[in-house]
Amino acid sequence: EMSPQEQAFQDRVDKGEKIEPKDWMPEGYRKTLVRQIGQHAHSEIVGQLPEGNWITRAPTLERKAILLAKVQDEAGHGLYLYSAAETLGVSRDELLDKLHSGKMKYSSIFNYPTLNWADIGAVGWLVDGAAIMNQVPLQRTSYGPYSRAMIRICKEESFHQRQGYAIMMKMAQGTPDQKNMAQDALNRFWFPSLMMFGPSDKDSVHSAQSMAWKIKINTNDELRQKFVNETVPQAKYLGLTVPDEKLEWNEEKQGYDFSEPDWSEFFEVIKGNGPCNRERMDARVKAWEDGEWFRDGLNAYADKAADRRKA
Ligand code: FAQ
Repeated sequence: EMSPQEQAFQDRVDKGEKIEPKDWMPEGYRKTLVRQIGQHAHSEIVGQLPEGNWITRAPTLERKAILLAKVQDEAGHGLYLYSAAETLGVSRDELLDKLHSGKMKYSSIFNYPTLNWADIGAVGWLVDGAAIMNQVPLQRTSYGPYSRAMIRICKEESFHQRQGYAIMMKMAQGTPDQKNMAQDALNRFWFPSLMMFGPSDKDSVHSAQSMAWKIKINTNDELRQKFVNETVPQAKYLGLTVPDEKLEWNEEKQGYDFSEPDWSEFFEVIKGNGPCNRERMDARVKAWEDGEWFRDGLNAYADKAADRRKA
């Protein structure tokens, strides 16, 4: 049973009106947004780590400049998203504290290692490709600040996907060893990329309510199917093989049939037991602790400036 206030809110959402920070909203709507936007922000920030790992080892100056710009973009995405979350009455410090204490999640994908340069191609092509597939519809999400953040983020994300694909093209057209590296990167990143869309619809606890509130526009399985349909021809163009023996075009559904990822692996990764969870969290906690003197200095300066204004 909805209260009249909740009904009025739902009517606004159904009409496609944007909900803005000072508007009334159900507590569950606010909480769901804090969780999703906060996780999304954390993903952007933690997501800098696997690629940051290769900035110093990029094969050419040009590749290094491009990768540096991409990783800086991810930092910017994290900051717009933290700002969007703050409009819901939660501070950035609280969100970071929840990340560092393991109470909030970030995307499963960033718990996989980037072992070599081909992995940087695969991350751009597949991980950013999956990220855009999920984020393009979120430009129409019902919460104004989140939808506006998504518009800018999607523009940058499509450049990221192109840069990853450009690396894959170079590798796939290179020496046999380089082509093998590209294939190996695809083999390792394919299923983890499919996991980015979240559990299958039957196990997605939040989808129904989030879709009713238009926080989410599509189900996890819908977006995963779209991603497979778009990515398989891109793999073919590279002359690479998607590591799935069950992959087959299905004329009737006008899409590919494909194998599900190993969901037990997914649930282990989001519980903290993926290959790099410890390393990623340690890196983020260390960055926070190493920045303490700087935050203290800023606060001390702000306090002094406030005292001077009073005097
Ligand atoms: N990883 O009921 P659902 C990027 C959790 S792109 C970890 O289906 P929901 C760009 C979920 O939180 C990546 N946890 O959940 C980049 C829930 O647990 P909870 C970030 C996951 O929210 C590229 C439980 O499973 N993008 O960073 C994952 O309705 C390259 C049940 O799941 C976004 O965050 C997962 N993959 O749907 C940066 C997009 N999937 O919270 C650097 C916005 C599910 O109850 C380099 N988010 N869980 O404890 C969304 O669209 C949604 O939150 C989904 C999940 C679709 C991710």
